[in-house]
Amino acid sequence: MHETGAQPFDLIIIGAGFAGVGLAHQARQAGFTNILILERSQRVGGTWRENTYPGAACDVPSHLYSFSFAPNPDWSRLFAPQPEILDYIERCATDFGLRPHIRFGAEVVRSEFEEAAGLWTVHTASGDALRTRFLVSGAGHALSKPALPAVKGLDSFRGRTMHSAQWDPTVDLRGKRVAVIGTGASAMQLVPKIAAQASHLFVLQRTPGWLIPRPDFATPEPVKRLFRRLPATQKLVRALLYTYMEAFAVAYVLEPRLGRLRERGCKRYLYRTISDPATRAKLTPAYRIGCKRLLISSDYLPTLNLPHVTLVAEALTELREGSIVTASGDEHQVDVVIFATGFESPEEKPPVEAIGLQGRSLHAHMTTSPAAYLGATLPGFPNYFLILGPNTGLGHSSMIYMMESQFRYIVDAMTKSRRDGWRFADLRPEVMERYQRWLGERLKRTVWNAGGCASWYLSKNGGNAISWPDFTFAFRFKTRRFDDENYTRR
Ligand code: N01
Repeated sequence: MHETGAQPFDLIIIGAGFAGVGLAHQARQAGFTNILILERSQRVGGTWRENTYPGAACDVPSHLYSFSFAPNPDWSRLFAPQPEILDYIERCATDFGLRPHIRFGAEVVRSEFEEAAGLWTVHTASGDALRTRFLVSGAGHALSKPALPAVKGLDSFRGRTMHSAQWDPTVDLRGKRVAVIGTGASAMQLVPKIAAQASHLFVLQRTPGWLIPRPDFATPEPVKRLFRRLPATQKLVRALLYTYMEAFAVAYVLEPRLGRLRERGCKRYLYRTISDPATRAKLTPAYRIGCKRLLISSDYLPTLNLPHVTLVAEALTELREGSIVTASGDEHQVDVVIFATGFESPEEKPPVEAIGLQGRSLHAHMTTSPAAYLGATLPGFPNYFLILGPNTGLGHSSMIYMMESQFRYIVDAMTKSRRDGWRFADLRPEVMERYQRWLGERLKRTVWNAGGCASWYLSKNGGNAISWPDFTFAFRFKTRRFDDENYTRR
């Protein structure tokens, strides 16, 4: 076991999800072998280990939602289900030879930078103190702490309650009266599965979302064989999917009104699927497409047509002993309440505390004004990187692409440190300020800020520390190399 005083690590990564596994592999490929991943739980997988609710799947096609350097010719479907994605990350960790580099059950509680040594000391809950040259948080920043709505009587309900991200597979929903609260991306996947079991299902919708069908299909065996024999064909499919999805960014980051054509397509689908005009009206959004995350499902709307499913277009306001109460005061008797109500904002769930130069607190920074240069670095926190930190979120493409851009940036920093002999690099404050000004200007015209909706992308003060306001290839370009001239190096 490495303790303070032992040979420091080149790199410690917090979290063994897509971010930790991918970065560790890339760093090893670049010749850094003294690497450790600290994982709080007993398994790799991150988000895909945590979210196990029925129907959980990725709503980005799997050929794109996977590492470019580890293509999987065997995806069973265009949109692979959660167990298959989890299995993919597990396999990557094994195939990349990372298992000996992962310490499970190691929860990081705090880290601090020692300026004299140019090293981070990472403390775990069990009392270990590990030193490292580079420290990376791959622990998930935006979608990791489940949020419950602030309603009356959360404790008075006598039946079972569950959050979509804390699913208990032993709960038997057969024959039960169930309420699902929320109609975001998680609910889209969950509702059809629950409807197949419940005796009655209430779906509580506060705000409708734009919805397109999910063009999912099983991968034919000959296609899998083709991908295996000619890997270039799978690369081509990935490139085509990337280009197709990137085209949607035009309406998101340049001109929200360009989304009107797509909105018309959504309305046509709604018209074809829901015959009752009053229900259609409830399901029609009054904001620009993309402002809230676009919903992708082919079985959600048909589920709402089932006789035992009731769409209640009102917010939940209260839980009573055996019932839920909605905004108009209506009460519905239920046995189980499922919260598909999303996650705490990053301000409420900042990364694990890190103390940088002059005692600066990462917590304090992230809870007051979450921001990071290229979603990764901050002045006063030398050699510290976040993966998928502030303003890296997308509404149209794969987050794995964004991660891979950051992998390159971080590994290049490590390579330059080794080549040029500096021990640590601290982001210049003026670079951070310039970047934040640029972000602020760009965000103004994006659909997330100007699309006319309230969403979890916007913080209480109206700022947006979630969205990347440009094309993903622009992010790739900005992170193509570690711009050491923007850092003070010692
Ligand atoms: O959560 P959400 P999610 N009464 O915050 C509603 C990712 N993801 O877990 O819209 C009634 O989107 C709330 O209403 P409103 C993806 O990035 C990815 O579904 O705020 N309803 C909303 O409908 C996504 O964006 C995949 O008015 C209440 C819902 O709860 C993110 O995770 C799959 C309420 C919360 O929706 C979060 O998605 C799933 C109340 N009192 C998720 N309070 C992929 O496939 C809140 N709501 C990659």
